[in-house]
Amino acid sequence: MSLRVGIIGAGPSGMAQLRAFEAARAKGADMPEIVCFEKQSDWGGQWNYTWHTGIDGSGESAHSSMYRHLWSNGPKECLEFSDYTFDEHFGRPISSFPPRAVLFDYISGRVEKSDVRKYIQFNTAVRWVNYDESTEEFTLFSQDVKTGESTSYVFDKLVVSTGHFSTPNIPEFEGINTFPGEVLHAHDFRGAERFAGKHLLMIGSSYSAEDIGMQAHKMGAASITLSYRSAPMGFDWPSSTVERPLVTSFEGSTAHFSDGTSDDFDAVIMCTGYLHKYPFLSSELAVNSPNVLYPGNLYKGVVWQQNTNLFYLGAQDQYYTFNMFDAQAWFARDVMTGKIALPSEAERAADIQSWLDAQAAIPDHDGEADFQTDYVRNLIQATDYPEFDLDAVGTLFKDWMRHKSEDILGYRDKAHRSVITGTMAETHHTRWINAMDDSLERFLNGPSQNMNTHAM
Ligand code: FAD
Ligand code: NA7
Repeated sequence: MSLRVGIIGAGPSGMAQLRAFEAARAKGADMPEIVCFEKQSDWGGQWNYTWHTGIDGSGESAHSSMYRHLWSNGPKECLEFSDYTFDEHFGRPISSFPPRAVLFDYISGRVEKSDVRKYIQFNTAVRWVNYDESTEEFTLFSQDVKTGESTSYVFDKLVVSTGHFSTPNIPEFEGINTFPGEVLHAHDFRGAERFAGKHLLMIGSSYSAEDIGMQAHKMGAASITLSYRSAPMGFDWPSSTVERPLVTSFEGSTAHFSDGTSDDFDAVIMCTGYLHKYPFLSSELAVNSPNVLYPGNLYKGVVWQQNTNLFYLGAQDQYYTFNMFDAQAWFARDVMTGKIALPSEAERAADIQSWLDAQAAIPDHDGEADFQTDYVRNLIQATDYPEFDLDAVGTLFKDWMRHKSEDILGYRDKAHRSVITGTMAETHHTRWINAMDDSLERFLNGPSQNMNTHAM
């Protein structure tokens, strides 16, 4: 009997796992029996945009947290697949910070070419998984979200690739129940147009607060206040944007901050991050971690320590994305097929601990990028995933962070060089601050919009 592999989720991580098996098949390996379960009607995970918030059209929780006008927040050269380059997909240089639809097109193009769609059961949510220690088999219960029909499957290996930026972390604040304006979490944010002329309060000080805040600025918000718990982001913000310490309470439309100041707001957006949530797994199989670069209990960040038939992809906080998921998927594949022999439980525990120790010693953001560069390198060296210059990618991350410090509204106008093809990105036809059409067609074909310099 051939190996039976279940994959939960057909976002970039699940797509990477399918591609990993297909790449081995193309070199003559046996293809396992694979079923990939995807609760949405298409692949792409977060990149599969939907206007739905809360509950989607099938009565499931809406998965994607992405919004209109989301442009890549890191250089595309940092996430390029080494076995499917941007040049191969687009046939010409494109700029370094494409909008969502362009990256969706890129990741779709690779798996369409690999003919792996046939392994995916769309509109199928995984409801529960049991593991039988004696037979070493998983029994998975799924449900067709359109018809309600439920089915069970048995697998030898299980890959969890359901992402961890979908279940919002929602803190409470005194008085917020009577705040008269809109209160939402970043997960439910779909566009900033309606905030034109409004005074916005964003709680949180990471990627979502920064980007949604600057989206709101781009769309004409009157003011943006970013409220931090630990530390301000400290960018050179436009003059209508300020950072304040944490909100302590609300009184009507007034927010009070821990430095004794207060202000009135029209809307509050909680950019307070996400929870790891695996409602189909019992607690002894589920990652339980804050959003960090190395969640514990996963050997090489992939293999569940107490059950080595269980694999997680993309469970980390992410500098690297698509190519890291590849590195993980190639590694998981080789462990599943026995090409990589796992060390003893004690040796795995020591390896996990060494990564946790290194994580605890990370001094700054540059150090975070270095940490994940080392992590991806460690995985790639173990498999036949095509190698690429990871140190050069690490340098790109640092350049990108420096550009953000220099010009938070202008860093997406920079062009970077591919470390894989050597191709220099095009300077985009429209500055990000002026780009009001985020479609694939507009991105690829122009014509140029207003090229005025933005005002800070
Ligand atoms: P996801 O993309 O979340 O995909 C998980 C899939 O699992 C989904 O398709 C979901 O429907 C499915 N699923 C979940 N539960 C079940 C179930 N029970 N049964 C069946 N299917 C299920 N990365 C970048 O590289 N650049 C960016 O600019 C960038 N911007 C981002 C902006 C936002 C707002 C967010 C939230 C993330 C961003 N990311 C970005 C990171 C992003 O998470 C990764 O790029 C990538 O989407 C992660 O892939 P994944 O497959 O691990 O998870
Ligand atoms: P992150 O990067 O996990 O950041 C979460 C932020 O929320 C972070 O600044 C936290 O503050 C803050 N937070 C969490 N809980 C609270 C409470 N209770 N009060 C105040 N602030 C809080 O999530 P993002 O959404 O920004 O980014 C996730 C992904 O989406 C990322 O990959 C992006 O590309 C898009 P802290 O600094 O811990 O004090």
